[in-house]
Amino acid sequence: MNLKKMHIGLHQSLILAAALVAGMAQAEDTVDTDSLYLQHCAACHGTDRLGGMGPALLPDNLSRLKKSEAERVIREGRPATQMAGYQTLLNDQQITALTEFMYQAPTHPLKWGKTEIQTSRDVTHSAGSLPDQPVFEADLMNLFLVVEIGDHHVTLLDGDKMEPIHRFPSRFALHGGPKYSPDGRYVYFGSRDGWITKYDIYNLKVVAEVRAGINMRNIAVSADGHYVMAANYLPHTLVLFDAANLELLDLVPVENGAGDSSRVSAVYTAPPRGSFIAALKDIPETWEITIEDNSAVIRRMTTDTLLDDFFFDPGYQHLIGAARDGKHGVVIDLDTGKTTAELPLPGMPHLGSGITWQQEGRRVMATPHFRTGAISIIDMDTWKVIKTLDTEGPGFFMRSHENSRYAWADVFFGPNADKVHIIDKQTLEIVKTLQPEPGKVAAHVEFDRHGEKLLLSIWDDDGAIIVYDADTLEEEKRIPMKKPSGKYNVWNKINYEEGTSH
Ligand code: DHE
Repeated sequence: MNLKKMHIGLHQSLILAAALVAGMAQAEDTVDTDSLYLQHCAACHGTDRLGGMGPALLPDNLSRLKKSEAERVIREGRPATQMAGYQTLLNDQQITALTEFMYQAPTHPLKWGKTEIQTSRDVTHSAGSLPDQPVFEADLMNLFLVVEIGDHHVTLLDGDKMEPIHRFPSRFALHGGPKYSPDGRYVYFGSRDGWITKYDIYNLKVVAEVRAGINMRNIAVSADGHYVMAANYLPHTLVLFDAANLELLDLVPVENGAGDSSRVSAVYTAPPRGSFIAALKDIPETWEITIEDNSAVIRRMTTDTLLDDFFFDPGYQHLIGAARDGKHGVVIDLDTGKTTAELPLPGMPHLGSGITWQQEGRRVMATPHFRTGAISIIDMDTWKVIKTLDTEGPGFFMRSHENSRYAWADVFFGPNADKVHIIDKQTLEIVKTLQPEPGKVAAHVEFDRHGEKLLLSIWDDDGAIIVYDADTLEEEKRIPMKKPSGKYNVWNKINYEEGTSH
């Protein structure tokens, strides 16, 4: 197959000719992918490939999907979605060519500015229009949301009874933790395709949606609950919304003084500072953002190296960032903007999932590593690594709770991905390793509000969440779910519990 022939600019006139050309292409060596795309894919994925009812089909948005899996989806469809299988309409050569086409950058420019953001906004229930009483009975502070990435759904779970209350469809590929309003009534979800969904937990309804970008990393909600900020890879922007109805307030192009632009790795809320902190992927700056008159005011902190992944001390005085070289971390004093310490953290620490606790009168933090089977434990006063625990492989997430003596760490990568380590927070030793479902990835823990029970995901389409007693470490029950990824407890999140992510 000659790939050079595959790509010609998108042009509306091709739509008329598409059916005819598609038929002819079957008999030829080359495949006219533009025509095939317009005929079969554009209605749901957009003529510009930016997405519509279906997800965006652009290289960055697809970077986490293997081409072989994309081909399978085109061939067989996705169960329980609008995506039908095309194996009776397209031959193997056409399916392969279409897949290659989607993984190549389009020749037309991609734009997602104020107009596109405003046009995408849909407010189904404006703020204050729905009843203030929940339509179900449960401890509202002990609810969990479980994101099921297997079929793009979210389950609301009663954290006392450990029973599902409601299950609803989400946007395609949610990523990052959903963020609660300070009272826990609303939750904001962010999808990799740029969609922000505001959901009213009391009424079990989506109330507003807006698309902030084409390829988004995550969102943050300000500590006062007034603002939502989105961090984008594509375009290179930070976007500020009014949290009430997701109205666009400000669009900030992310660039340095020389005009070099940058992807935004993530944006975080810094509650005691009343600000947002943004991690920039391509320029050595970290931004602190405050809001004045509904506009973003940027304070730039220049760093010696590119930083990727952030962790904050509980007072948000210090930021710990992972250097992009994957070999060390830096500590930045957020008041002065100066680097105050460097940490030897080889093997790409995943600081974003780090946790802290008190150990022998001092505060320590622990972080897993993406590339080595190790957990680093760091004294947060001296910024020295005080212990490196050997694990059965690189890990992704760590979790604990102030009331629990244990921290949980998964082994997300490699042959032991079905194992989970349990660490004694005082002796700093691994005291138990579980293998809850041999052959299936076990990952991501979240505790209930009391720190008495916890949920662990069996990260599989035919998966489950497992409820454990946090003290005896005994399994209590399994609730079947479709590739459950993150779980998020209302109380832990809105109180910035030390053992969980924020
Ligand atoms: Fe995530 C959170 C970055 C891949 C599942 N992930 C985050 C956050 C960042 C991040 C910066 C914190 C944002 C927040 O919560 O607001 N993730 C990255 C990456 O850079 C990386 C390695 C590569 C990428 O392409 O994005 C990556 N992440 C993944 C996955 O492959 C995971 C396992 C599956 C998926 O859904 O894509 C994944 N990331 C998650 C989850 C959280 C997350 C479940 C929230 C964790 C939490 O408990 O808060």
